[in-house]
Amino acid sequence: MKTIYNDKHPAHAATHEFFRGRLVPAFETPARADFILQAVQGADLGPILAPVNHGLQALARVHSSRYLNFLAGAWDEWQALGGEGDAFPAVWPVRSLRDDIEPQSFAARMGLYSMDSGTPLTAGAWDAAFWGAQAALTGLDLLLAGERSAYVLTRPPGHHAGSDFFGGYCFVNNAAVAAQAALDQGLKKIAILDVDYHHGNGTQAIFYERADVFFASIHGDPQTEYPFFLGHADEAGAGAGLGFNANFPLPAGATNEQWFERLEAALARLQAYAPDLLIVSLGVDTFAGDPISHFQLDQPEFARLGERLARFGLPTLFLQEGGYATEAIGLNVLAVLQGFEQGA
Ligand code: SP5
Ligand code: ZN
Repeated sequence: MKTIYNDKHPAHAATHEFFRGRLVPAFETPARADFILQAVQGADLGPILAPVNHGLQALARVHSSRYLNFLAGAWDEWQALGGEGDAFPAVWPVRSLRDDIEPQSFAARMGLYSMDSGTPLTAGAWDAAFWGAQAALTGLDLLLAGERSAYVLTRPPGHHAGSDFFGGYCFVNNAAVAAQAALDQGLKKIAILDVDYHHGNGTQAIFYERADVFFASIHGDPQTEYPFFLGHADEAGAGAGLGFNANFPLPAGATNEQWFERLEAALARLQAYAPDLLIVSLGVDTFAGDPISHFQLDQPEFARLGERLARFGLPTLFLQEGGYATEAIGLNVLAVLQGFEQGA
């Protein structure tokens, strides 16, 4: 399996994030990708390629232009204001406030275009996120050229980013960009399976009213787990998209057997959809040792996941999402990819 490695990822290096009133060391760090790269290289999984620039246009198919413009210029605006350290939002247009106007104030636009205060906007966030999407598009090219699978090694992750907001460590929704690009290149039906511990609210929202992308997600119950306000079991899609969204929340502490039972349920829905392509939002924060999550998967379960996805039998694009047990992340991701290679 070929890996597309976003070598611009270290440009995004947050030092801290807010947690319970304090700034704590950031969980989403460059070291995560370094450990994965080391594991992929060490195991000789396959060639490691650089992303090819497909331009901004592919991002604008799923993100609003004004959001992308904001992201591209945000760091310079923050610096011009004398911002010290990474930029954080501090005010949001919640219920009864207007979100149909874009105020001049930078602080106001930080809030308009974000969903939480846990996602530092850094000097290199835009560069890293832009090239992450390019890496996803490069991976898609491999599948369209006939490869069975490809792995996109990138950060920051993407699945929490919506059409016009960042959050959950995510800025550009790589899975959505890739799914839309696949449709634009002639495929008809795309399945996105999101196995990150957290619900992929951004991906769900982008395709919620559409029938050409089926979004299925297995995740910590949003009653107690981030992102809280989306990812519940009754979210089935709307309008033309009704019936093309499926959420499988599990309580924190759920067992491996419960997780794989939900995986079967998710795959059954995707199979009935008869998609042309599978995109996997591959978060490994379901790992037992993850510092911010509460499932119990271990390395053998990650290999089992890979094998199961191979048996699903579709061209498969793996996109890196979360996973914060930094020292273990490389072998956990590798287990999925090698499990896939060894699967049917
Ligand atoms: C892509 C992805 O996995 N995003 C996850 C975003 C989670 N944001 C909430 C993080 C809360 C951190 N809690 C720290 C607990 C320390 N014990
Ligand atoms: Zn996650």
